[in-house]
Amino acid sequence: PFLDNILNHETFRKGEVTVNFIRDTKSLFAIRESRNRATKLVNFLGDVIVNGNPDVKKIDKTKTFVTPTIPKFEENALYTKGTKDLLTELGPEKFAKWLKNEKKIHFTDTTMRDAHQSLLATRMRTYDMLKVAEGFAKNHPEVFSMEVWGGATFDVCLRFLNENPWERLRELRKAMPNILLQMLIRGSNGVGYTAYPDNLIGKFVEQSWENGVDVFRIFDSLNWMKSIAPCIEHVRTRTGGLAEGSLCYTGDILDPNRTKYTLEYYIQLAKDIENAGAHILGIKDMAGLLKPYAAYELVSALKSEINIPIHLHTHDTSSVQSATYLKAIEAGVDVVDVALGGLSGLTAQPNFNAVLEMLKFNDRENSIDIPKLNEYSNYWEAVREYYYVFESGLKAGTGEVYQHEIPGGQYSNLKPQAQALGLSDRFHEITKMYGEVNELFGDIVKVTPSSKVVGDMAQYLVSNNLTIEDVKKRGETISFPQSVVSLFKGELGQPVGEFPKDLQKSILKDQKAFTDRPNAHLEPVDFEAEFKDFEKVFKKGMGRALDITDFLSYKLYPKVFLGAYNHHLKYGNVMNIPTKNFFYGMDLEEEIIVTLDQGKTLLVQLISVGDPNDEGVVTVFFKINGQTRNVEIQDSA
Ligand code: 3PY
Ligand code: ZN
Repeated sequence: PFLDNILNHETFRKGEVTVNFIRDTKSLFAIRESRNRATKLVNFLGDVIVNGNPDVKKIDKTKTFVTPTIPKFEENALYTKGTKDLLTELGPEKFAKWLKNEKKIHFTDTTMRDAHQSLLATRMRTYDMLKVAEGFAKNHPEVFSMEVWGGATFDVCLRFLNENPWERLRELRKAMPNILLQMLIRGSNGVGYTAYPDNLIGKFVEQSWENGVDVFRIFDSLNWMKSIAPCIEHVRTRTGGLAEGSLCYTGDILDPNRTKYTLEYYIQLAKDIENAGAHILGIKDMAGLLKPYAAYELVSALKSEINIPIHLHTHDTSSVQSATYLKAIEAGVDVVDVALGGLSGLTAQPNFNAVLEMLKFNDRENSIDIPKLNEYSNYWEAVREYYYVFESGLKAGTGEVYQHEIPGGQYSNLKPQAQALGLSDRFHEITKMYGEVNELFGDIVKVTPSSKVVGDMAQYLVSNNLTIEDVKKRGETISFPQSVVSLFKGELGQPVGEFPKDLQKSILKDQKAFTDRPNAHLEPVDFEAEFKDFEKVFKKGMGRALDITDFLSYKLYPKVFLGAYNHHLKYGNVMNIPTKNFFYGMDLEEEIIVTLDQGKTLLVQLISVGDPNDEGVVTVFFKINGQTRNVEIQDSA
């Protein structure tokens, strides 16, 4: 093709070729580059066909899929103005006032972040989101915000999906320019599991905004203001977006025996968050512990004590959380988080479609087109089947969540983790131990990353047949998981109250704990110098120049970034491969369309898969845009 390009080029045909013609005529190389990308693509597909996707552990050979139906929308219609346009027009302060004055209830759709994080181990691919993003934004401009980024999605995008999370964000921004995009950020822990230097978090917030985020839901895994406040400040000073400072809800404010996390505690924390400059208050009920009547009390009290709008988030692990929304809405909450039917309920958010029905003809009704919304629910219901290998296996809600207090996202992950440790039959022992560990730790707030520490400890104790009594009696002789040591050292910040002193001593042994901000122990990032070094190491093969967002991915997750980078060198950008083929390969004769980076499409057909030769190499034949192409794949079985 390269030679064809030269021979067919107008300049060549006119006989006007100069020495520099080839060097200066970039288009000559375009085909070679796209051929190169096509080769990488079929190498990826060939590898999945022969060896399977390494992320997929067990395939059900009888599984069949239905093609998801994409709801219709006016492709040529302009986007109707939505909350994003309003934010641009008003700026964050006035926008928050507008929201507070709204009578109707508003909705955040979590389908593209928390819902799949909590139901499908965060594996939802950009491909499936982009199929409906534009249509959704055109059909449903009344939605308050789309939660699409942050939390565990950043890590999983790179680590397991081999996608660039920033590219996902930019593409979703393009497809949904009229609705606010929202992310979850873990205060000083960013989108990671440990504290990062302040200037790194600042840069991350700035770039998140630059690339598309409008609403920053900021929390700290121990409800520590010293981690929440600086992040609110980053949003206020480095972006034009909304800082949603959030309190994490735990315990039960209605239970007179639980005296640590009381209504007064939450009111004070909410005031601190408001005083730190938050535009919106988030109530982050990560485990779904906020019961309906407690929600009424809490929201009513907060409505009279603070002046910013209130945004409620919950997980439906118990299955009664729609009632919580009902009472919170009666008490005047401004926005609630819901997920589209097909990806709602259980450890995810309550059902958007059903909650809308619940509020029909109520004076706070928000008239969103329900039949259309049901089409999107059906879309996700069908798409979900592609991810069946990542389902947690939970089948019903559980009232036990009020005892163990495990966050939704963690609960659905715990089962596969227990399985991996050979503890499947002891799952309920682990969940019970989780509650006991929480008490041992002094009843802490449990949400990423503190929840992970409690989970690690529970699994450690169960798998080593240790009890809470053992820890109390002879903790000095036990060597605890690293994450537990780190928590008690202060590396995730300070808990409400204090760490139990005796326990802390037996966990830390000779190590010293600190009580100031963990960030104070971290060197700031020298962006200029380090970016130069970064560019030198990762300069080739991406098909584009590396930028600051790549550098941020690298700084947050160095090893994971390296893995994704090497994957990219070998296979190119895999984001646009249809999900069924990405996870399960292709059937013989199957024909698929894959869009390459610059909008060029390839028609790929699988022709045949050979037997392994003596070296275990398998030849796989494809047709690409009608031309036969074969790849040699090492069979790793
Ligand atoms: C996260 O931090 O990813 C969460 O969703 C916590 O609830
Ligand atoms: Zn959540």
